[in-house]
Amino acid sequence: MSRYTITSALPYTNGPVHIGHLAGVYVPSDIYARYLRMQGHDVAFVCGSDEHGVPITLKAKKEGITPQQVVDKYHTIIKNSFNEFGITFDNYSRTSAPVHHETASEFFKNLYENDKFIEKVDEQLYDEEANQFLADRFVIGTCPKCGNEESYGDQCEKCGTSHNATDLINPKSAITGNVPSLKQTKHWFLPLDKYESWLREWIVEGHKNDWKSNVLGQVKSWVDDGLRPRAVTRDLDWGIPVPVEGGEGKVLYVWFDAPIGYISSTKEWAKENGKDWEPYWKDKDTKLVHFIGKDNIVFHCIIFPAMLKAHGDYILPENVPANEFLNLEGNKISTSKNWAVWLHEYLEDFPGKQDVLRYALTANAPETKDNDFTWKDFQTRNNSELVAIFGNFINRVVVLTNKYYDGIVPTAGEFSEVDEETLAKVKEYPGIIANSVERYRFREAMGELMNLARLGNKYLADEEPWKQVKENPERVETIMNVALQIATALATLSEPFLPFTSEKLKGILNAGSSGIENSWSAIAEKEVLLPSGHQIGKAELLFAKIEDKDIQAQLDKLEATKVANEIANKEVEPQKDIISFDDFTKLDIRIGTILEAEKVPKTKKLLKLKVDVGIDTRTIVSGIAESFSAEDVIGQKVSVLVNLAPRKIRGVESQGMILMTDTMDGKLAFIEPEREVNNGESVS
Ligand code: B3M
Ligand code: ZN
Repeated sequence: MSRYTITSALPYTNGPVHIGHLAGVYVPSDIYARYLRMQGHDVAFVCGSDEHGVPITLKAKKEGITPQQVVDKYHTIIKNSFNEFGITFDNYSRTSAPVHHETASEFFKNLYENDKFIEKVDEQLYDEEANQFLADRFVIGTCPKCGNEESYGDQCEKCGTSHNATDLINPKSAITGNVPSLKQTKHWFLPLDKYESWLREWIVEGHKNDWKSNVLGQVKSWVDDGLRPRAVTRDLDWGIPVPVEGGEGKVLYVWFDAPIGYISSTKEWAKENGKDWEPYWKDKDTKLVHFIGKDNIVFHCIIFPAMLKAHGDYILPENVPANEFLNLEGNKISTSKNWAVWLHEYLEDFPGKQDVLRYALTANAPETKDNDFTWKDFQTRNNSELVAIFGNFINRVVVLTNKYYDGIVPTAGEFSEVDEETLAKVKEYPGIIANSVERYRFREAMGELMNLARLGNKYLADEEPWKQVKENPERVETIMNVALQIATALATLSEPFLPFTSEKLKGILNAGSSGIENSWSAIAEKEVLLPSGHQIGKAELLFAKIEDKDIQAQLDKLEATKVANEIANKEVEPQKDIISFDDFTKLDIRIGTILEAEKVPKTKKLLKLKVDVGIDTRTIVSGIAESFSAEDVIGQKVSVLVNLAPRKIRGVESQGMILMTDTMDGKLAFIEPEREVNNGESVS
């Protein structure tokens, strides 16, 4: 048995968690932790909310509340989402917790007292109007490495590199938009340059065969570019106060304190469970694995290891299997643009379907390159794989066992060659899946799990017990016994990937009772997993088909988001050329009422209206059919340009124009008086 400390990136509490977070970090780390626990290893799986940093302050400013209120709101939402999706952290803490303030402060003081920092007064970006220094996301500029014009002061999300704010080209304040000035201030720097050769030897050379190439590539490029001292304190008021002389008004840089949050979370967990936390972070035999997204590689492979090395008491990560990004329907997931599938909203629309999302996200996991989540693929994964293969196999096995034997596992007779081959293959799956999981290839591992379900499905389809049950009942007893062994293996091996399904299937098979072999190793070693004579339960569907209408509803939701973003970002049209008062007096605009309305045949946008404009009742063709149905507009008060020359539109003569405007959600709105006005009254 080994000891593992598994960490998942601490989500910023400036918004809820979405499918990109699950796919990139939290499902893979949960699969890994669950798998290791099933092997009998000693696992500390820790995480928590990342509650400091400029993202929180910016959100607080935007919502007009305090940073503490922001973190309290989203910490709860995020923690609940992880619970709902069966992410089995041993502890989910938060960096505003006292244990973390203590741990991070102690860590900083240790490095300070051992002269590991460079204390330096230098010029930092300053916003005169906002009267504050500009660091991290308080400043936007061009990345000196890749030219991305939306780079933050501490990191460029496009190329992942991390830099000092003063390295930005054309920096602009994210608060006022002003060009920052420079102002003297003291900070403490971690001299990363001193760890350059060590990092090259430890990672680029030492882990070139076992770390993922996307991680090695990023680390190598930074080390090759040359590392420079990085400020680990900030002139901010939200964060952990700098605990040394001269630190008044300054806080620890969020990326200095956040990774220490893994240690704090472990300490908190150990204390609550009567354990000693130190072996999980200081014992050389402990395997430390960080699960993150690619934008966090620099912090987990360069800065945090340098901090741990500088401190000297801690172990270093065994691996950092960073994933790439997941996109949504072809576009980058974006919290600020609300272009995301939020976990709490997913569960409102698809209650009880956590495993369907875990499955679809793992099957599409961005393990080696960015990947795309589409609702169509989500539906196909559910209907064609989970329902049609896994669910169909289990349903057949349970229904037939109940039908033929009242749910009692029949005794197997002489195994045929196919039986022997099938059972031998089942025994291989624990090793096959383990091999993929241990190399952090969770997509591949889950694909193998689905192959086991395919094996069962094919075995039953080929053996057709329902056709033999009359003439050859002994043979059918053997077939059903074999099929029940496969079902039991699925119940066990699916647990890391589809925990809710595994639980439900174990319930159906009564596999939790004594005498049932439901450990990972048993499947490879034991001849019998589910003994004859064992009573299983009644059939219940593991998965249900997802209908087109439910997928369309999600696509409509995203379309509405897209339109809302277009509207929100729409430039206000520049004013038209100046006209004379005489020009204006030529326009004759009256108040009218729509009396009748009908769609213009073979058009999407046009309604043919009968409008009482006071002067007369006339026909007007209006392009409002995508915003209003014909019955919606009967009786609607409208503003009408009545002296517009009549013109034929799709064969209908239109005598005037209804004045409209665009709404915030991309629809159209009438211009109507807010008080009672007679038809025919002029608008002037
Ligand atoms: N809060 C996640 C992010 O960059 C960041 C991770 C911290 S892990 C110590 O979105
Ligand atoms: Zn860049």
